[in-house]
Amino acid sequence: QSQHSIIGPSESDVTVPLKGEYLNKAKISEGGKKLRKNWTSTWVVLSNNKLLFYKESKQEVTNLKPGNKPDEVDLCGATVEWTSDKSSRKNVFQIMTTTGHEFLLQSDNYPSICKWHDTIKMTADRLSSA
Ligand code: I3P
Repeated sequence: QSQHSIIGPSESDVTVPLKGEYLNKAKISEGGKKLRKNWTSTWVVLSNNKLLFYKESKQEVTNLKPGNKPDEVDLCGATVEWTSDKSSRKNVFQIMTTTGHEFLLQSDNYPSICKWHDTIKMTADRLSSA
């Protein structure tokens, strides 16, 4: 299986970060407190142990500048699950962190959102069992 298969990564690909892509994101809880849902398009990058949310793709290359930091999500202990009851949109999955942050990620492109779901879930599982 190729490393960049859109079907889903194999075990050996687990530490390969996913390159940036625009996904729709809604943060629905922070520190266990429910937030008003607000979908925004975000440039999402998966590193070895974190999910990074940039406002725009060009921010990824200029992120050494102070004040240009992405939002970071520590995936250790996080749960990653498809959900059909937290949104009327299709292709939505949820990430819940140990600190009580909840996000929804969505894309109309099903193969693409599957790739993100599978790789983020494997990364969270790998970090949690380490
Ligand atoms: C929300 C907005 C969201 C919708 C959400 C609404 O209204 O329409 O797009 O989520 O549904 O409450 P508002 O803009 O007035 O805050 P989805 O698109 O994910 O369905 P929800 O309350 O059922 O989460």
